[in-house]
Amino acid sequence: MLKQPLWFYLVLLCLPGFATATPIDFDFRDPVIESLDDRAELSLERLGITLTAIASNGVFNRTSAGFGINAEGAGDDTDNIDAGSGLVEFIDIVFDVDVSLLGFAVSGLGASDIGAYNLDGLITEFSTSGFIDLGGVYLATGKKIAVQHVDGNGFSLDSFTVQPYSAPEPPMVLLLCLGLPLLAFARSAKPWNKIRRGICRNGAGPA
Ligand SMILES: [Ca+2]
Ligand SMILES: [Ca+2]
Repeated sequence: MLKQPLWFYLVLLCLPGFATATPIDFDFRDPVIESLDDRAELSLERLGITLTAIASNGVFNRTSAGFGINAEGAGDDTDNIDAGSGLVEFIDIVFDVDVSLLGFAVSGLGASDIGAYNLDGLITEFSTSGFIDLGGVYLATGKKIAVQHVDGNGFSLDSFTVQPYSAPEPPMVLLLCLGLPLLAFARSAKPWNKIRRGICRNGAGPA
């Protein structure tokens, strides 16, 4: 039995953020990645969404210490995104559906290390380990976000987190959010029900 009238729950459902999707986490540090690396392209499927990561040069390498690009060259840090080989490394990431980008986690950044992400040509730098918050920005199917080295000794890309993107239909949402609560309220309004019951008892009704 509901403790509140129906219109209360309908209004609650229409509040912004109430009906949000569950975040989906792609964990590059998961030991299972060990059997998938050593290749230049890596695809992971989680809850119906497929992430594809493409290495700029070399192949992916997951170790207990990090996830990055193993590039050819003596100076490369093989489980980091760096430039030890002489080439600046970056990872392109695309999805097979429209998504909202929630963010990604990086680790191993020292005092002079700088990384960045490139979204639609706009490059944003970061210099500390942790979760880089992307705020749910929209990324269309097949469009890429790149995570790249900028300066210093490099870093590990630990995970990437998204939500499936669903654009609401404004007129339908507005109709539901305004019309259904009003309808539920009208049906449960006691004065109206009393009048209606009185009409029925007296035998009167619509012609
Ligand atoms: Ca490995
Ligand atoms: Ca590297």
